[in-house]
Amino acid sequence: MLLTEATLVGKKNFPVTNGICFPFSLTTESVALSNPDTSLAEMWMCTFSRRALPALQRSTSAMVCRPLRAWRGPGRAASPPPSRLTWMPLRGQHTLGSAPLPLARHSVRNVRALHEERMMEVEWEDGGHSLYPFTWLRDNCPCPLCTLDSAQARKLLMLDLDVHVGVNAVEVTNDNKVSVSWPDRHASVFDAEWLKKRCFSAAARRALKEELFLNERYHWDSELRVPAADYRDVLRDDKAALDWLSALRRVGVVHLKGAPAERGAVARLAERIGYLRLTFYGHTWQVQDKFMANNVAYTSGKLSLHTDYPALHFAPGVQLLHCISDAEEGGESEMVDGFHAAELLQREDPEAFGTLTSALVDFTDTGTDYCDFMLQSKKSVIEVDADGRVVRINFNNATRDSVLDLPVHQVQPFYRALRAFVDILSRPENMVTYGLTPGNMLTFDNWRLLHSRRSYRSRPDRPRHLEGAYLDWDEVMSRLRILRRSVHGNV
Ligand code: OGA
Ligand code: NM2
Ligand code: ZN
Ligand code: ZN
Repeated sequence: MLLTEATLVGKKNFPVTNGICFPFSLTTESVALSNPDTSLAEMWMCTFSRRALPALQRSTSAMVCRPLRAWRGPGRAASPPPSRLTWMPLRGQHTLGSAPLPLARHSVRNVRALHEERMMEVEWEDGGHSLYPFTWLRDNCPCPLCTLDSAQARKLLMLDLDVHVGVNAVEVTNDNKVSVSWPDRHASVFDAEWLKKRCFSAAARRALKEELFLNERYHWDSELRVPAADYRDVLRDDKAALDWLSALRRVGVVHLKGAPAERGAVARLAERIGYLRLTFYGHTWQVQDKFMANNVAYTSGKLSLHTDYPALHFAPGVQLLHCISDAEEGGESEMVDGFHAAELLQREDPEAFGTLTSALVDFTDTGTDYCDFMLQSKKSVIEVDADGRVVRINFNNATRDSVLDLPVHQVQPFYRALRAFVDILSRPENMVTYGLTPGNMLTFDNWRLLHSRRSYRSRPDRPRHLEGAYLDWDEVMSRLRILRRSVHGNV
């Protein structure tokens, strides 16, 4: 039986309707088994920067080695359990635009210096052309004078770069590299694949950006079947870990089952990635009904849909919530794809969307835990990037400050807009309901998902207890890239 189905409260098994299907690694007990050779990760498998990788391979720093050791146990020599794949149906919105990147090697047919334009033109074997400005080529010379090989970092100083540099000659070498001779007799030799990847065309830049950051997301609603994986598989098997993190990025939530129902499981998982994010609530934190609770989460009361910690300007990107002991009654949760809800708001109520993307809301958190704290932040509830794309949701009604830094006539429109957003978030068709049982862990994108909790009553002998921890997306994406390389190789 699928964990996802077992833990969904009040939901049926969703059929594959007109929804898109995509694979990820699931529990080893998953049902529909198909396409065992394809994985979500493979779909986006692509080459890596030749610059960054050798340094990572060589690195012996504690930061890199500690998490590596975490899954190099005795079991590592034996072949890891094959991670089974199931096609997951996802209905509703999806924004996935990326196709698998071609893995073909690229050969250079010809190179020319366009002196007027101060660019080098490469003609590829497949007939395509790419342009590279002279200045950029000089700036990125890979020779040992210009690059510190052991760090794969630039040694060349900006002050030593002639930003109007010309070239003497360009040519294709016998081993299919591109050589550039500069007027000061310096020479640079560029790898064809390295150049191809860095082509300045809009399509190539889009593809490389997606490869590096995986910003395309599947938007979902209540029809989502939460991707699930086995906690132990993720700890010991690179493929399972890669599938976990890929789904965490794309979908925003992955259920891990089979963790020991005791403290420490979230810290072990964080070590698999790198290190966890320390906050004023500690390295990890215990969600329990506490006397004189310093946070509404530490009561047995209902928590409305929220993202964690908007009182921090840099809110934690990823959250791990592990159930050690469940409630006798209540305590179930809902979650909503905030990006999907924001998209609906933009379509249905553009004025409210405009208000929530522009008005800065004050959040506050004062108390003592890891140490004493007195936080203040100002964030828009819906954060958009320079292109207007939603990149983060910041909302916890419990820590939203009474300080509201708006002209008085904007106060009422602000409340109206916030209520319109919360109404969309709260529509049953947008929410997935789940119940955590001991040993199960929810891993989710805290910049994207909102989650809630019903009020609960603990068992008389064993209070409800969740252990949580935060990670940041930089560290998670770093591990994802390394796993992608180790699973798929540096093509
Ligand atoms: C929290 C939280 C969920 C739960 O602690 O921030 O959302 O089920 N907890 O207790
Ligand atoms: N806890 C669970 O924004 C918040 O205060 C979320 C954080 C206490 C670490 C709760
Ligand atoms: Zn050089
Ligand atoms: Zn929370």
